[in-house]
Amino acid sequence: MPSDQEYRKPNNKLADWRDSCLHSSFAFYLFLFRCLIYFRAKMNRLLRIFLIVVLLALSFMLAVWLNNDHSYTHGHRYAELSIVAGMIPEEQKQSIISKFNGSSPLPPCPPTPPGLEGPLRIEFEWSRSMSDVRNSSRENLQEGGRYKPLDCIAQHKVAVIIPYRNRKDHLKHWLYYLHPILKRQQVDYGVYVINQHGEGTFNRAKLLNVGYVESLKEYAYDCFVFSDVDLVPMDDRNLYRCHGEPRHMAVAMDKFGFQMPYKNYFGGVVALSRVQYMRINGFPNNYWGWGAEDDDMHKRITLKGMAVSRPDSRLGMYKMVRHLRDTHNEVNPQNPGQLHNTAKTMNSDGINSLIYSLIKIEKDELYTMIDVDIHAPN
Ligand code: UD2
Ligand code: MN
Repeated sequence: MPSDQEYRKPNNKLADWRDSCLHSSFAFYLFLFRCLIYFRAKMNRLLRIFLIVVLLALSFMLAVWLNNDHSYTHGHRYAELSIVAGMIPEEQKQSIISKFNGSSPLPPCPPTPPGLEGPLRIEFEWSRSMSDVRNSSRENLQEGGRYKPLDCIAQHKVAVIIPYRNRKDHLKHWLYYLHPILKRQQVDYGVYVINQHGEGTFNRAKLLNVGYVESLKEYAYDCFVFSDVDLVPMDDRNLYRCHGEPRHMAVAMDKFGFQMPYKNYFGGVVALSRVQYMRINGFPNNYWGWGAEDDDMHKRITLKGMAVSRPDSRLGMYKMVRHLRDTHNEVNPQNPGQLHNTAKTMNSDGINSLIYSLIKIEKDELYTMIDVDIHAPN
């Protein structure tokens, strides 16, 4: 999709040209009027009548022009200013732009994207290089791994948030498969990789909270998909968008024999709308190391009276890149014990108590990398 800048360029020229025509006509009009006043005594009757007729004709033409085009020029400028200021919603913006471009407005994207492929063959080929990934994924992406459908207005603005440290190989496969899938799903999306700075104990849920806050600083996302870096969907009908209830998407992983490991499992990939996320006060910040933060997220949801929605297990199949447990993300035996207190702690531990130090934001063409110090205890 062309950027706002590209949309504005041709119309700016047209508007400027119309402005200068309008100004010159006014000047000419005033010049004739003055001639008539100053030299009326010296003019013969015929010339005076001729000038009055010309002036009347000019007045008529200007009136018509102002009626049609004054609103065009200034309406357009107003539209531009509002767009720059982000004051108007996307749908209205598109319709104003296309109106002034003389084209018909983009339609909303259909509820079911038309270009989906269904089951996908996913292979984590070791020989895949980052330049292969760039070549196959960069098409129509804007800086920072941002995308909007080209021919319709997306109904879902999705920030995809990945907790991350030292998993370059996994990120490469994820980007290779997910960009084309998300494009086919006609999502207005951005990819945010939240890198835990330093060697301290890893904290997946806290990184996800940081991703929520930082992505919202960039764009008015209304839906957040929180995904492990090593998980790739095996069917593009598993839509990366939000639903009426918080969504658990990774319901059938190869590592669990394509079934849920236990009934209330909420790990891997989940999607929450902004409203759903805020209702549970985001995720816990106090689960350091491996384990149980996903169960805490599930508890928060049910404690707030929400249910979890899930895709059919054939659509919710995922492949995980095989890996060993990372250093500084060892199983933390204290974590499951915290689950007894979720009801008590969730209102004070979460997005309302999140503290971190932003180190750097890097805009790659395929993703936005947010390097953050989350004040790990060691
Ligand atoms: C399971 C869940 C995961 C989470 C975790 C418990 C699956 C597929 N996923 O993951 O959602 O609940 O258990 O904490 O069952 N990471 C890094 N660098 C690190 C460590 C972790 O980038 O050094 C990120 C990365 O995105 C990874 C995620 O954290 O995918 C989860 O960590 P994991 O893959 O080591 O744990 P896993 O597969 O047991
Ligand atoms: Mn994993």
